[in-house]
Amino acid sequence: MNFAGTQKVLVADDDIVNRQVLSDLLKPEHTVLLAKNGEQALERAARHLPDLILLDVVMPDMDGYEVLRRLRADAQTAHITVIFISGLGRPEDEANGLKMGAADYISKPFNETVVMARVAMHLQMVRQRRMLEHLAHVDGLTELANRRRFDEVYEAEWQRSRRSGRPLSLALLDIDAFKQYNDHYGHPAGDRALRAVARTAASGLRRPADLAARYGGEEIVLLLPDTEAAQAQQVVSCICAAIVDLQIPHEASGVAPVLTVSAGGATLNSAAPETCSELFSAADTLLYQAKKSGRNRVEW
Ligand code: GH3
Ligand code: MG
Ligand code: MG
Ligand code: MG
Repeated sequence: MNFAGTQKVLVADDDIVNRQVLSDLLKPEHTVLLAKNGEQALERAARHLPDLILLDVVMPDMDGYEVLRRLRADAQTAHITVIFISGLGRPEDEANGLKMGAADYISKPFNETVVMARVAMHLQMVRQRRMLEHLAHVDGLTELANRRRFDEVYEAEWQRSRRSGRPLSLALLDIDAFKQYNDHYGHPAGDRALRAVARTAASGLRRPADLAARYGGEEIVLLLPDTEAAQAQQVVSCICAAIVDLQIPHEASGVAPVLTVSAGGATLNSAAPETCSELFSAADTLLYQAKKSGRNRVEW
């Protein structure tokens, strides 16, 4: 994951001179987007997801306060860092802006060096926050979502499925005879095989909302929102077949001459288990069955 790329700054101001001055200041180092009113600011923010917004407060039609309120109300833009930049320079204006959730408040007329320094400082904080989020959510070996991330997403998708009545499918994948693989080929080779399996699982998913996470050791969990059992089973079977197609030799397997996986899956629908741990247990039980009945298979 690269955190060092150019960052995007959206400048929203109804005054063309302000837009021009700020744009000239920021352009050498950042990608600059411009908006001349609140409506445009919201549209560009949603479309480009900038790292930072320099937001004028006094604008006709929709003021900066309203823009900030609407940014926060939309999950996609809720966490974008906003700096107010305003001609309203009284202490209570500044305090009010910060209370509303702006990260900073710059009064006009602004000093160019100070604007640059504050923007640089906030962009650095955005970068650090992204790195922390990555560390908190991504498994270092496989680059899949980690268990913590899975738990968060699973809980949210579970609630959503219960509310909407839409199905939610979940599958557990476990590498067959992986202990023997490590014993035979060594732990570093085991790590490489695990990474290849993880990549194959992730690239076998078909929708943006689908999630592959490393649940533990050599166990991967797949979460398929809005997916009926038959369709989910097909996706998981394709992933398992693609893992066999990697043709990773496994002489010590006892199942096949190449690395294989077993999977158990379950689907939540109106008549299905009551809690998210019951759905998970159902998948786990079916994984156990797949193992017991010979491995290299999917049970649903
Ligand atoms: P089964 O077919 O029943 O799943 O047999 P198994 O040998 O895969 O199952 P078991 O749970 O007994 O062993 C899992 C092995 O996976 C043991 C452990 O050393 C290995 N493993 C877990 N995490 C990692 C890892 O990050 N890297 C490597 N190389 N091996 C791992
Ligand atoms: Mg203005
Ligand atoms: Mg296991
Ligand atoms: Mg295993």
